[in-house]
Amino acid sequence: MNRALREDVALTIAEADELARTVLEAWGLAPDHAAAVAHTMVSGERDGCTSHGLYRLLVAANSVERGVVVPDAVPEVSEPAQALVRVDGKGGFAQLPFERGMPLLVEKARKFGIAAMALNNVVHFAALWPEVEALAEQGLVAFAFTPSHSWVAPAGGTKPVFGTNPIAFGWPRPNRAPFVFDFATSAVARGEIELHRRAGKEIPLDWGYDAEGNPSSDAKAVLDGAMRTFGGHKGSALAAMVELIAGPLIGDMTSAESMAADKDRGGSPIGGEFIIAIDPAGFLGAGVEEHLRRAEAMFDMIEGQGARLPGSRRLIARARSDKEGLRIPAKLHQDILEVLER
Ligand code: NDP
Ligand code: PYC
Repeated sequence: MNRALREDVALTIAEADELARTVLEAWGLAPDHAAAVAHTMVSGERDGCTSHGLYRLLVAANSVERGVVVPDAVPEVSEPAQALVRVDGKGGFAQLPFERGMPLLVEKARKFGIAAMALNNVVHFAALWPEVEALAEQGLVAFAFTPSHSWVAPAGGTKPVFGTNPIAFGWPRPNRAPFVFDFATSAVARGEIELHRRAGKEIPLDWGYDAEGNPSSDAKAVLDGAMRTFGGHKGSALAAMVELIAGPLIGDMTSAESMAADKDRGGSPIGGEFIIAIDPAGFLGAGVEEHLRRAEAMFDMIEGQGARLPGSRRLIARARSDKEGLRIPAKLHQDILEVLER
């Protein structure tokens, strides 16, 4: 057995879920919050998205310990307009508010062809793909956006303004898993830089700047300085769009405001999330199946030349984890058990 494997700890998916829920409940999360949060983290670990997998237990515990999150918040669902859903998360983690609002969002998207949901006053540490995937599995086209903390410099600058501001998209596919992508508008998610710092690894020079504005391969220097957007001015514009539509548009905070609200506690971002759901049948009526088949032709043209679809790596990782279980670094496992004891 090689050294890397000796340093891993094996867990079944059920054991990982039990561990996550135990840690979260020990930290005071209400059982329904703990179950929703654990589901997101274990899904991330299962799908090989380790920057938003079980490592996030440490991040969530930190947010509870520092008083950033309300662990037993009771989300409140309302309907500000016919095609709109609002869920006030009352300062809790975002996962339960999403679960509580989703049935009404789906119902409204089916009724009106398009509907949108704002999650307000939530704490966000997570990947967005589980949410758009869940909507696409219901036959809807879905978009999700959330700001974070102002860690990212605009193209042409070196001082943080934007969050890492992910954009996620889901598209339903007949008889197969939906087409899903989900990425930060920064060069990479902050969680990935944190994992490099934990592992003592250098990062590529084009991920960010140190506090003096110089490109740096030192993960800690970039965490203390500014991250870069992906794709230069294009990622920068998309990051600004996420700030606007998942901040002021839904009456919630920008990343800079969220950072200020954190008051140096180092918690996960507090703020909003914006989700749009579209029923393809709204435009297409009885033609929906024919047009979804035309979409399949595009996917075939991508894969037919050896390129891969976003989400395909994740689905392969999922199938492997379902069969073989999970392996997490021993150091992470030890840190999680320590958090449980604190
Ligand atoms: P990645 O760069 O790792 O991947 C982004 C997307 O691109 C995935 O859908 C991935 O599919 C796809 N992809 C990657 N490589 C290829 C390729 N060669 N060909 C085709 N598709 C590809 O993501 P990020 O580091 O930018 O973000 C990671 C996570 O961090 C996201 O889930 C995001 O939601 C989360 N995040 C959350 C934030 C928050 O505030 N809550 C803030 C920022 C990020 P696949 O998965 O199959 O590889
Ligand atoms: O990885 O950039 C990130 C992130 C921010 C909030 C949650 N994840």
